[in-house]
Amino acid sequence: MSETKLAANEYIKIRSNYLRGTLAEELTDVSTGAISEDSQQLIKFHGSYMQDDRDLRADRRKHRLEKAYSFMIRIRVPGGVSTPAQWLATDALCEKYGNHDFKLTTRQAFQLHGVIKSNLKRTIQEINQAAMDTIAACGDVNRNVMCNPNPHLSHIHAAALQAAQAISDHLTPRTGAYHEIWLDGEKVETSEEEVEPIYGKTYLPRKFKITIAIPPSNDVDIYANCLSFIAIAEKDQLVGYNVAVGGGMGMTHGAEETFPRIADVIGFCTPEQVVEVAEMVVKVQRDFGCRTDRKHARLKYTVQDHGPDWFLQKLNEYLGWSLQPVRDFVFENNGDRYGWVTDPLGNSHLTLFIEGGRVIDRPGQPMRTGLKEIAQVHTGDFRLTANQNVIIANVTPAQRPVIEALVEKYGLEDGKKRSALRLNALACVALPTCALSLAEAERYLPVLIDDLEKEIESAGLRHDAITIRMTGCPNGCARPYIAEIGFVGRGPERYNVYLGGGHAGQRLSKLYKADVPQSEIPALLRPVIQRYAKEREDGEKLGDFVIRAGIIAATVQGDDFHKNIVPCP
Ligand code: SRM
Ligand code: SF4
Repeated sequence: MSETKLAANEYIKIRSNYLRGTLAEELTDVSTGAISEDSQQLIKFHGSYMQDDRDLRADRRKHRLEKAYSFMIRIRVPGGVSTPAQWLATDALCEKYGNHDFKLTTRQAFQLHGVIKSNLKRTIQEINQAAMDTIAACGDVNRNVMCNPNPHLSHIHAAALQAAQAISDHLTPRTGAYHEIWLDGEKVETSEEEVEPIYGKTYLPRKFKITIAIPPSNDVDIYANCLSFIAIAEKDQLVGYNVAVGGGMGMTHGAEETFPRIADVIGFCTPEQVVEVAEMVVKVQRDFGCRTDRKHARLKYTVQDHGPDWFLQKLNEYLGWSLQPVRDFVFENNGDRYGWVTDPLGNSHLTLFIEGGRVIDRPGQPMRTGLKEIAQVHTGDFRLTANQNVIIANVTPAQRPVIEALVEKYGLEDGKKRSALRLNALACVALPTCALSLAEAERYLPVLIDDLEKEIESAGLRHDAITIRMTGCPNGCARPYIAEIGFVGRGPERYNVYLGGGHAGQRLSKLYKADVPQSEIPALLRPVIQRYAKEREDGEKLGDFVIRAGIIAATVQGDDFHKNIVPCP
């Protein structure tokens, strides 16, 4: 009987000796700015991707030069909580070794871009010196664990954050490779094989993502994650978490067997059981996830193939006890609340709008410097949100005027001057660093919003929150398929336009029109916006309206995403 052929990455993992491969040797090779293909896969587990500057590709090809290779480094920030010292360290590293800016990602992490190979090791060392790390920020393992970042939600938030950090610690790979390669850790010479107690030698079939949300806010977008915990409070006490599995966004244009999927809420566990549930969900996916086709290897396909009931049964088997029935909860939105808020203890928290999550100094807009100066005086913390923004959190009454003065001096954005459309927008990185992008996103969405604001304002909707998200390709890094308006790159200056996602991220959208030239997007959406302004019911959200008005069909689940498309008028 012939053996089933596994996906190529499975053999890379097997050969790698727990993620070592030949990375250490290749870092010292000065003849190229690149690393080998196997190492490009392995280095992801260490938190980095090899990239090249796509703006420079054609010119370098013309001059027969190697591509302008550099590395993106993703720094894990469990729950999005960073100290001022860590903010300052990230700021200093982007200046010293990177592109002089850094990115707040859609998973509450920091990203540096443009680090050349010869600086990679010292950058990762300095990240670790600042008490942060990059291990498992990428790769076929559990990634940065997200959590609602609002400290004014007090003890429930504190407990949820602790749970996020405990899950993150528990699921961090145990291999000594990270320390050996990046931190000059001692190689332990032993005849016993290293053990990776949760993952095993081949880790997971694919990336794995966990969040914790505190209703009514779904700001971490639980429906787009492999595993989520939804905090349930009774009489202002945290009693436990609903467990949701099987969400995910990525798909490939033209490949109907790939699709975004909304997570299923399958049960409830107590706070004490959270880490064990996370471990067992990971183990079910480790044992039953697809290892032959990486395009079918996410947990969402395991749940779709076998059904949520099977998954629950399997999980209960692994746990040796059963999840309780799901408890009631309601999500109202998945956006951020901007500006200052003061908690019962008198501390204040300021949410600032960071367009595209890019912390950068631009002519006349020294935002990076302003945030750096805040970090130099701030005694609370910085909370990265899953909407690519930052909360200057736990500001004491004495410090508030100091921070307010810096906000004013550097023109930092507390949301007051911006339209609700822009404040609810997300864009992935895309060009020039992302190797997979087919179109612009972070650099283009602000320009498109300038145009859409005209439509929105003429319809009288400036203050209406509408979620709008753009990605440069169908992988879905800004979670576009659960936005009320989604744009997904098809090719240069062309996008698929999706409508009808839930305002709280609870429902998938549908394709409204494919392959739209970017110049035609405002005219395409004008009638939809105008009808919404005139015909909506009290409090009705755009995503709900387009379905009720028959402009788009509602999506049910899984591969239905590609079916029942109502052609747009
Ligand atoms: Fe992502 C791959 C950026 C959140 C789905 N993502 C990539 C890579 C690494 C491209 C690559 O593989 O070469 C991008 C690097 C671009 C760059 O230059 O920095 C990239 N993803 C990002 C970030 C930085 C977008 C952002 O602008 O914030 C986000 C980093 C999150 C983090 O801190 O860990 C980011 N990516 C997401 C999300 C959103 C989420 O997790 O909530 C998704 C959709 C959810 C999901 O996973 O289903 C997402 N990224 C993908 C996929 C599709 C996976 C799939 O199941 O098909 C890829 C491609 C892949 O894995 O093959 C991808
Ligand atoms: Fe790159 Fe596509 Fe992710 Fe955007 S959605 S960052 S283009 S992989």
